[in-house]
Amino acid sequence: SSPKRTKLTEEERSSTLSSLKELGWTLVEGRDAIYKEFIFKDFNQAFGFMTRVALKADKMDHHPEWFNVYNKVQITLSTHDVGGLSHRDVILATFIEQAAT
Ligand code: HBI
Repeated sequence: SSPKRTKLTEEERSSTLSSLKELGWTLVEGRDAIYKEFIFKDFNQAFGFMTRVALKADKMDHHPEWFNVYNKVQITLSTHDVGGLSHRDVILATFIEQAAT
């Protein structure tokens, strides 16, 4: 269960996105989405991270767009149903940060 899919308001964006930017997330050119690349010790660590995120994503019914090669995981978050960033993206990004430690 997660909040309804509604786009972040301007004030929500400025507050939540600035903290995510401090953590290394960037806005994606040409779409309302956020992106970050994670680098792990090896594939085993990377895939363990992806497993934790995958389970949370499925529980939230909110799924990342991601690419993995060896120890690297590139993640893009956006809410397809609203065509932009919603609270779900902020919630999942926050979980992802914790899962990457
Ligand atoms: N994941 N990122 C993201 N955005 C969505 O809109 C979304 C999703 N996962 C599942 C989902 N929507 C479904 O609930 C809807 O497509 C029905």
